[in-house]
Amino acid sequence: MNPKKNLTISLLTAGAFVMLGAANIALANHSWGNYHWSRAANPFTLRVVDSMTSAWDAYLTEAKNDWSASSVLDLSAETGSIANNQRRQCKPVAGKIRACNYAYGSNGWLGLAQIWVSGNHITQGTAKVNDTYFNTSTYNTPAWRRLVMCQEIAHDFGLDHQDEDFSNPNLGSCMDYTSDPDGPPSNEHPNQHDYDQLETIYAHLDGSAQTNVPWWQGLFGQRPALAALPEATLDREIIGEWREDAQEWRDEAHAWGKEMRRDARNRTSLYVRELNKNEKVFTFVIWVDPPAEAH
Ligand SMILES: [Ca+2]
Ligand SMILES: [Ca+2]
Ligand SMILES: [Zn+2]
Ligand SMILES: [Zn+2]
Repeated sequence: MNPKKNLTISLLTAGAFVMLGAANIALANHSWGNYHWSRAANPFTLRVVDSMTSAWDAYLTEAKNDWSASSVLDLSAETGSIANNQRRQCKPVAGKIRACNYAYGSNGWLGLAQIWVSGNHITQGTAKVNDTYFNTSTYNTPAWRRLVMCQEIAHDFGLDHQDEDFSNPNLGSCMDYTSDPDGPPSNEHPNQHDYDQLETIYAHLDGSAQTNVPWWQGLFGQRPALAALPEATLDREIIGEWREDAQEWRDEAHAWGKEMRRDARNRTSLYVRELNKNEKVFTFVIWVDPPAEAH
């Protein structure tokens, strides 16, 4: 365990009541920070770049259709590259969600979603599912694929988990951690609370464009010059490249930034990395459960 981790744990212990209070509020309100896509009217259409291979296409379509039932948004898919290196990196696309599958390694995470925000507005997002686990008999089931696909894509338009305990009764929502995704009740699809929460998040309208693309994206392409970011490890994570060994996985988690919350097994489920005063990257992680063996 590294010193940073020890420090984090000490701080958490010292501030346990504060942290628990914050976590409860975040989960009770399920929207966690009012981050949303800027748009002039509802329903608005979010483009999902499909960098998923055929094993996932049906699940991406299902998740897209499930969430498009929302009164405030519609998802529409467009074809993205499924080249191995493209899926591995899963670079965000400005103004869009990108969904990728790849055997990302025995790193412990089953699904991972990242959103880039500018102020309160989401500017781009990625949803990744880890085939290293989905290729195993435990997770290679329609129920697990539905739950994780449904959940990761939803983080990209601002929804948080409803619950982060794997062993309590299912809430009937894909935003609920579980060890039994098909229940009953099933956690393979959104529930009414999710749709209600989306209506709350998207109740106000923004003045102009659907996506508030920051000035730097026009100049540099996808995101700020990585050289401006504080640590070399950050570049590797945001680009999504790492060597498949344990040190690299620790670097990856380090690059996700500060811990915001832990799941019921005491593993960090939400991280934030501040890029500058106004720009942040949030990383939502659903870990395999029970935890994978340490590497
Ligand atoms: Ca809709
Ligand atoms: Ca649960
Ligand atoms: Zn807004
Ligand atoms: Zn999640």
